[in-house]
Parts: sequence; C-alpha cells; structure tokens
Amino acid sequence: MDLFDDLPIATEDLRTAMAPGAVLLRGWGRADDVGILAAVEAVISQAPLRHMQTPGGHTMSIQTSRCGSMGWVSEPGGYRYAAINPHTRQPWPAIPPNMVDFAVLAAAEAGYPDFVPDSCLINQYLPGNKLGLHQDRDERDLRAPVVSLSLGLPATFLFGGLQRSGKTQRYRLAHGDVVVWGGPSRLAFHGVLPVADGHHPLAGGRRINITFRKVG
Ligand code: MD6
Ligand code: FE
Repeated sequence: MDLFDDLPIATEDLRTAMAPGAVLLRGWGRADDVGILAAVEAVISQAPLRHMQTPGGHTMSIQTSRCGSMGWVSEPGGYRYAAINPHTRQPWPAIPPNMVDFAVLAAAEAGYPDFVPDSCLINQYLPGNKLGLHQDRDERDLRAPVVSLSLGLPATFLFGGLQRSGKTQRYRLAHGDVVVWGGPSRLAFHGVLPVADGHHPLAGGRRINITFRKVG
C-alpha cells in the first residue's frame, strides 16, 4: 500500500490495448504539443500542404506534407516513397529534432524500444475531411511500427482487421492522443470519419495527424 493507491485516476484508461501490437496512449503527446505544432508549421513552410491524388485519380480531401529522408508520394501511377519532393524538386525537410524525440519515446512506451523514424507524414483535416479505410504497406521494413500523433480537433478513428471487409472498432482521437501499432496489427485496415466543425485553442479549426515511420 502506498500513497498512490487512493488516487481516483485509472491509469488503464490512459493506455488502451486496441489489438495485439496496437496501443492507444491518451494525451501522451500533450507534453510537447506547442513545440510540435511549431515544428509542423516549419515543415509546412518548406514542403507546403497539398491535396494528393490517389492512384485511382481521385483527389484526397485531406492535405499532406512530409519530412524525413523519404517522403510518401501518392500519384496517378501509384504510391511510393521518394527522396525528392516532386513539386519543389528539393529533398524533404529533415524531421525536426523534437518530433524525432517524441516518436522514439512514444514507440518505446508502447513496447518498441528500437524504433527510430526516417519518414514522417503530416495530414491536415479541415471540417468534413475524411480518410477512407486503408492499410499502410508501402514501407519496406514492416517490422517497424507506425507512431501516430493527433493534434487539434478530435476525430473518430476506425480500426479494423487484416481484411477490408472486417469489423471495425471506433476510437475517439483527441488532441495529444497517440496510437502506436506494429507486429500483428501492422497491416490492419484503418480510416477516419469526417471531422466535425470546431475550434481548438492551439490548432484552430483543423485536425493534424502526424505519422512516423521507418521506411528504409
Ligand atoms: C489519421 N492515420 O489518424 C490517419 N496510419 O488521421 C493513419 O492513417 C495512420 O494513425 C498508420 C498508422 C497510424 C495512423
Ligand atoms: Fe494510415
């Protein structure tokens, strides 16, 4: 028995096992939210947000920027990772150091102690924007997890199984929530329902989702 036994906070609620290898760490990203939002703005100023084209020729509603040695590119020919931003013809900006630190610590907290990201995808959702069910499977090294940080407006995240047609669970992802998944869940289907209108004191009228990956 010690002092902390009486505290009303249920720590299990801060850490939710979503599936084998997949964990939700609620609020874990709030520690450096102001610093990470500033770093996101710095990246966006060098690699502007864009609506990407899907291989099927559709324009995605969300807008995307990237940083790290490899950037994910979606275009009519397919998805790929590329060292050069095809729009600026420059290398992607480096992942800001505070963002690397965040991703390394979050992965370790979730049980992936060797994770170091080399690629980062920044998605901006305005109210009404959504992301259809998909798998993240373009990374060469599928042993590494993906670390996801949500900032700004909340969203409903759909998390399914290894088949597109499978049942999905719903999670509300709010400012500072972190999802880390790898292992048996690395290829789970997932998506985001349309973001509701709102205002967040730090991020304004938008949701930012940052995913850190190890591509090489
Ligand atoms: C989002 N996230 O939360 C979209 N992918 O806006 C993703 O697509 C995602 O959160 C792989 C791993 C974690 C993610
Ligand atoms: Fe994804």
